[in-house]
Amino acid sequence: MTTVLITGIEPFESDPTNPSWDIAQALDGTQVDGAVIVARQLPCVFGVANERLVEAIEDTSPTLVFALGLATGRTEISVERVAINVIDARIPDNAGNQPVDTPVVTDGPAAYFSTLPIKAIVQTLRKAGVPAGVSQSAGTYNCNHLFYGLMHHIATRAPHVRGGFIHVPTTPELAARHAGRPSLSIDTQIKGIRLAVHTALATQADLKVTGGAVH
Ligand code: PCA
Repeated sequence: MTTVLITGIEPFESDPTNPSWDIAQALDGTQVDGAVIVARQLPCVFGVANERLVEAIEDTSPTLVFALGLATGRTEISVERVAINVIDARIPDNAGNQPVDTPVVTDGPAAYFSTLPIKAIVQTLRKAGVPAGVSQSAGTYNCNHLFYGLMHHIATRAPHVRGGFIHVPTTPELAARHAGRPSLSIDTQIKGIRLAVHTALATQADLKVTGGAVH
């Protein structure tokens, strides 16, 4: 049976939960179009997260990998286009490390593109009433590092696997702890990620529709 690996990240900064893991957990063991979803939680720790991710891929032999993370402040499900080979941490990770301007992989390429059909995913989600968009930057913190590590592993050791990264907004419950934060209900987020899996399973070549940004 086809396996889809979905990873979420443990809570970080001052939040008690991380919706990326809540979504992954909710989908764990469920099926989409005959494929089974397997969820794994990753630590918000530089290096260790990428080691765990590679272990999870080797353990579960997935066809597709969706790595999820929280992007507080985002208003919609953000399908990331590109991972860059740099870490510039604004805050320490959960082990107290705060690398600044270090590569994710020494001597690795500057960047990798997602191999998920990012435009088709955004279009499907919007048609289903789930706010979504292409994002041109996954930041320079733990999630970009995880995304780069995923794509580097795929490029060098698992070329038959397709994968990418989706940043999710915060939930109303987490947003209520801080003033003025946009949020999206966890049920809408779960629906969006299920639809993203469905779209990736059904779409080999991405749509040529704009998802660009002027700045
Ligand atoms: N989001 C952070 C790290 C963990 C997470 O869920 C990020 O976007 O880098």
